Amino acid sequence: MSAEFQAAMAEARSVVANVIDAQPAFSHGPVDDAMRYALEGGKGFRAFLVINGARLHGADHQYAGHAAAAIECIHAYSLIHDDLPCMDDDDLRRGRPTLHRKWDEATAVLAGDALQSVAFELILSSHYDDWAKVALTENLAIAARHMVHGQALDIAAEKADAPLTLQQVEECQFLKTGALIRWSASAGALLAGTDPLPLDTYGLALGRAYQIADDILDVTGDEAKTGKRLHKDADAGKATFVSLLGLKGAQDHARDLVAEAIDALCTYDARADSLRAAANFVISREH
Ligand code: GRG
Repeated sequence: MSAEFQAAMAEARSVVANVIDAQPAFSHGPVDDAMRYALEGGKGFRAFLVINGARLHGADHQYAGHAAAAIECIHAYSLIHDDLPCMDDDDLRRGRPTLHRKWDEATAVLAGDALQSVAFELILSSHYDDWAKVALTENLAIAARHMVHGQALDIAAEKADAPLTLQQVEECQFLKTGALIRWSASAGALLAGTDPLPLDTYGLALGRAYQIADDILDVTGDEAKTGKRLHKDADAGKATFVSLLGLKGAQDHARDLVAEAIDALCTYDARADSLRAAANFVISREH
């Protein structure tokens, strides 16, 4: 990861932290500490996409802050709920105890629910134009619903008699992981009131690559670096890109998708280099 890309990711995390610190929703309630805990320790990749997509269209990082914080809230909610005993039953997330281990299950459910509400509050209470608020809100509601559908398909697959086909894995994983990444990539164009198609195409391919990279990391990763339990897919006998295409096949497929994502940026000049670097990061990341 280049120093420049690392700095851009750190900037995204800092923008989100500042928005959250200034947000009244995090200073009045009994699950505030749990919500803040869930927002800490991630890479901030989705916020990075929002901020750099916005920057490409002339909006600065402060302007994009509310949308960047909103997507990190939805992402954090999904991780809290995914770790619960009724789902993946995990003890470790981002190298720390999962939220229900640190607090309890009720707090984890409620903190996730509240983070989802805060995401929409952040967009609707922002300084964005009304039409941008509507587009961002509607698209985020759809993306969050798609994520839930993907999670439901994933859980159903574990109980099914036959493993999923490649096409079913693609659909499930695109919904579970890709939908939020797609929203993040196109949000900057919506904020700026420009055509979101190139960034949407970029986000679509990037979201697919991100989940394949996650499947690969589950097999080849190091728990000390990922900060979460690995080899879960194989232990659960789950069909993934790796189980269906083999490790090399999955790596090649992810690389093709990253090339597709970068191609979608061809109408942009060097100002899109941070997004090109993000695409390469997706397949080289170790956590
Ligand atoms: C429970 C509603 C609900 C949804 C769960 C997101 C999700 C759906 C499940 C989490 C498990 C998983 C493998 C999701 C794939 C998405 C993914 C790669 C999450 C991790 O995202 P990163 O790498 O994590 O951006 P950090 O910690 O950096 O934020």
